[in-house]
Amino acid sequence: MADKDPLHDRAAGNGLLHRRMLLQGGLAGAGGLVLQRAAAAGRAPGAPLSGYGAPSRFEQAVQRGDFSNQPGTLGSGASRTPLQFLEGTLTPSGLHFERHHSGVPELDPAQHKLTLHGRVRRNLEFSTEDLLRYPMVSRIMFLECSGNSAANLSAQPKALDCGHIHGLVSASEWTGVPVSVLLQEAGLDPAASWVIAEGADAARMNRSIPMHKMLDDAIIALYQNGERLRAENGYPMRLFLPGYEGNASVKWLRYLQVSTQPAMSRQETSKYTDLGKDGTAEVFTFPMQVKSVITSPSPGLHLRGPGLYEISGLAWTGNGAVNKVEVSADGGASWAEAALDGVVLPQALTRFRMVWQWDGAPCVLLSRAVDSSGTQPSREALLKRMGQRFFYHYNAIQAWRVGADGQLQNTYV
Ligand SMILES: Nc1nc2c(c(=O)[nH]1)N[C@H]1C(S)=C(S)[C@@H](COP(=O)(O)O)O[C@H]1N2
Ligand SMILES: [Mo]
Repeated sequence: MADKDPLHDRAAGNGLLHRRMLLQGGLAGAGGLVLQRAAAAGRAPGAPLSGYGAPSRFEQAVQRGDFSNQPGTLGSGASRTPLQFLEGTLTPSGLHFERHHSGVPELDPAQHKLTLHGRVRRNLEFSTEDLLRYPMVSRIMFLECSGNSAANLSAQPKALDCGHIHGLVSASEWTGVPVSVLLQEAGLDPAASWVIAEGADAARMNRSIPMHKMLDDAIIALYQNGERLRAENGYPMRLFLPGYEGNASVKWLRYLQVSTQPAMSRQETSKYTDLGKDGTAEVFTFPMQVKSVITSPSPGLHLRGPGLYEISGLAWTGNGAVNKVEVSADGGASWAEAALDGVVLPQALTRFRMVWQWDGAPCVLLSRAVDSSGTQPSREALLKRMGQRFFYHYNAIQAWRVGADGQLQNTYV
């Protein structure tokens, strides 16, 4: 039947299709999917009620991956969100990526204090309870470590899955007190231009934040996805800087020092700077740049034979909202615009979707996002601009090679 031929709804080369055909007929209607009858549920009484829920025992494979602890420094390192096992745009709190420089401190909220001092009319001290009484704001926002995706700097593509390459990004609904409210209460010296934030972890990690960011949209986050912060993510309070590199969002926040200059601390001089081709390093490169990645299909989630598939992935930018995402199924020879789910929020993750008729032949899948600064660069273009010595802020297009056996692999194009 000619009118049911999915290829009549072609959007770009190698089987990318317009989404309307999927929404009208569904996968089964298009003959792409074999439905299986669900097993009948048991009739015996089920498990009892519980005080705090946990994922189904059948989902235990869904874990944060790659605890890159450095030898002798247990607790410092990173764990990554398994992006390929998740859908939608919010990261369950227990799967939010972690990056600790000296492990997770155990802070008693009844003892912990935040001090605000320096170039202010009066120094202030806030207990956790004090802060909980302030007016709050809630926003869904991503957090991304600027070291995310750096695995793809290696000369040869590493055989890693999506979470292991790109899982240093997560998104939550963060709720907290605007920093501007606290700064106004303390009374700013007109000469003040930076705020130095320090954590109460053993690393005493500190970063200098430009005053305009602190007055614009910075918050002291107290809640994550509706509940108080997880210990790993900064309990009982953290700085949260929308769209900025994760490192600047100081966890376990213990002081804010208002200053006329940055601290030039270890994290902003020897680390978290961008070494360019000419040997000079850029400092304070805060906003995360436009990026996208196909999460499904991706390595580990293989295709079961030719047929219809939904390509689904995430796009984000620290520069505001994602304008557009395009997908290619022919290694970049042609592109089609993907559908974006729901309301596209600034500094949050956006889910994109594309319908694909796979003919069973080997090919390369790509996605590229566009924001107000332009289009996500190819790997080649990024390396040409930045050279080989940079490490942070890698945001090039991710390519997945699809084999005739339906297996996917990290590849460079
Ligand atoms: N006090 C403190 N704050 C910190 C860190 C830290 O080690 N100590 N790690 C930073 C880094 S490098 C990142 S990417 C984010 C990670 O936040 P998360 O662990 O909640 O994902 O926290 C930042 N804030
Ligand atoms: Mo980071």
